Order: sequence, then C-alpha cells, then structure tokens
Amino acid sequence: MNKKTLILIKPDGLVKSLTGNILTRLSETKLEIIAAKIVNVSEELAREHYKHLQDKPFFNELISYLQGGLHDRQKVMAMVYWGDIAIQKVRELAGATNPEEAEPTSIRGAYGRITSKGVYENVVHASSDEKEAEREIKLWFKPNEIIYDVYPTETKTLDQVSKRVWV
Ligand code: IDP
Ligand code: MG
Repeated sequence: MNKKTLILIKPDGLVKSLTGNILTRLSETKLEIIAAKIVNVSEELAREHYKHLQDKPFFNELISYLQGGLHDRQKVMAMVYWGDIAIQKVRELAGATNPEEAEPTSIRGAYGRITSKGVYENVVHASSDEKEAEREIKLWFKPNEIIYDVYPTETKTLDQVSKRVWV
C-alpha cells in the first residue's frame, strides 16, 4: 500500500531555516504526519540510507552532506507522512533530484543548489517507491516512534540490553 513515506529535511534545509516553510508545503498535501524527530546522523546511518549510491563518485561528499559536514549543522529532521498516494504527492512537492531541473515552485527548485564539489544540495529527501519507503522508515524509526502500526511488529524480550535512561 502506497500510504507512507519518509521525509528528511537535510542539513541545508535546517541551516536555511526552511523547516516551517517545508512543513507548511507538506500540509498542503493533506497527508498526516505520524512520526517526527531530530536526528544526529551517524556515518553508519548515512551510508546505509544512501547505500544504493555507494559506487558514485560523489558518495563520500553525499555522506558528509547528510551528516551535516558541509553546513556545520549535525542534524536532520526525519518524518513519516501517511495518506493516499503519499509517495507521489511528496515526491512531486519535493521536485526533481537535480535542483536546477526541478520545477521552480517545488521545494528543491526553490531552495536547492549544486555545490562547487558537485553535490546536489536539495534540501529534502523523500522516498521514491514503496520498497524504499519501507526500508527507510524501518531504518530511521522504531515501531514505538510512529503513532500507527505501519508495518507488522513483534514483541521480543531481550536480556542484557543496555539502555541510556534519565538519572
Ligand atoms: P532522490 O533524492 O531524488 O531520490 P537519489 O538518486 O536517491 O535522488 O540520490 C540521493 C541524493 O544524492 C540526492 O538527493 C542528491 O542529494 C544526491 N545526488 C544524486 N544524484 C546526484 C548527482 O548526479 N550529482 C550530485 N549529487 C547527486
Ligand atoms: Mg532516492
């Protein structure tokens, strides 16, 4: 079911103070926000997220970009949106991967740029198909962080698990 999609506001979007603007644009889709958090992106998470691009010449730069290395802002806002044809609606709003080819009214067309090193700084990430959405949502969120049961879960009792808790 094409009902859920992962959206990331990448470090350039945060540094340019575009969060409110992007959330407003997303609300125009009438989709429902069902999870959101600010993430300090580890190298492992960035590499896993973009693993389909690992052979590209811009891969290392892309990992640094997602981790905030190009913007001195080590955070990303991760969200899950839910609703009919969520993936296509958000992809259309985001615009084409290359910000210079994106519709000027799309988020990437309006706010993206190409860096001197050739990385497309395109402000947002949006899942491109159902398989990718499932992989990405499960990568970025735990079941309890999403208000709906978007994928099947099971309860496991784990021994010897260390957890950081409030003192
Ligand atoms: P998408 O974000 O539109 O789904 P992908 O092909 O999955 O596009 O690429 C992931 C990200 O890698 C893009 O959003 C962009 O930041 C960067 N990227 C993709 N292709 C290129 C390229 O040809 N040159 C520079 N950066 C690229
Ligand atoms: Mg993609």
